[in-house]
Amino acid sequence: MNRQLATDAVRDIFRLDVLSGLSKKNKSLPCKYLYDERGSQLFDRICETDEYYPTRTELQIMEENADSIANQIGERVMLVEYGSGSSIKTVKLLESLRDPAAYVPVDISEEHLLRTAENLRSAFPDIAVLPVVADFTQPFELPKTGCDFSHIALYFPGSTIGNFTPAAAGELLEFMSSMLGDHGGLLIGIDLQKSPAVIEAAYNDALGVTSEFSLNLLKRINSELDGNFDLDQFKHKAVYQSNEHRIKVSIVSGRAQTVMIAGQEFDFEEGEEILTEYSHKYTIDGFADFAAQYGFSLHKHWTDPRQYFGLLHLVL
Ligand code: AVI
Repeated sequence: MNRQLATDAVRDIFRLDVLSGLSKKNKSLPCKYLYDERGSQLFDRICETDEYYPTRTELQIMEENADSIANQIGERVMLVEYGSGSSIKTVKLLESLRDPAAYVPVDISEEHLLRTAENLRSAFPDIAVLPVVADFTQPFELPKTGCDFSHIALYFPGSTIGNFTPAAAGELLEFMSSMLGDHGGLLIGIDLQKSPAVIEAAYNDALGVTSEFSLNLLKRINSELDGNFDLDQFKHKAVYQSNEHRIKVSIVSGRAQTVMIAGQEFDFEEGEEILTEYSHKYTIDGFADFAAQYGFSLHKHWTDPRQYFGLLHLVL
């Protein structure tokens, strides 16, 4: 498929997903669409806000346990990263691994991916850097490589698994287990359950970066799908749902209004919500039990002194 056809196909799927999500009784939009170029930049800024603890906590865990993590993963690995967002954690990991053979970043955002790959190639000339442009929520092929690696390690940092419903997370774990060979493993970051006030603050930062990140999805719909959302009439909302152990992020309509998207009308009542994201919080044992249903067993885990975040190494 040429580049233009591929871009058109991606745009068509985006349009269908948006139209179907907004036609539902309880309106929703898939969270993967939050990450266009601007959304990815805003997410990087969220990670730097005072309130958003997951990124810096995970990095701290990696820095403090680099040797132990590298020992668990083993030598001559092909490291496959799902959703290769921030390269800082990856650099830290690649620096500590023993003689890694290849690094395969997998991401839907092509520009972001190729830029990261290029930077890593210059920083690690001895590692084969083989980017794959793919939606990792769907099965994808690993690149054919001449390089000699001994096993695969899947790396899924950032607690992105938390953005999946348990059913979708289960499907992903099943797919991951089918991709791993006998000696492979999964290194995964999860955000741990803690005081709801700490979690809610992380998704309602005082500078309003998270709000801008959410509303950017409406901006994206306006520009890519010929929409006419009035951004001043919608608000970001993030609340912790204790029973489900998750943050629910939505965009709330400030008044009754009608919005046109790709030639279709959508009515909103005052206070009506569009669900854009869940972010599930786990316990180490709870996640280990969950992953066990897909054949994984917890080999080792690392956490921080406040027990805010967990990094788990799971094997088959
Ligand atoms: C990417 N993901 C793990 C983030 C989270 O914490 O669930 C997305 C995010 N949304 C708002 N703030 C951060």
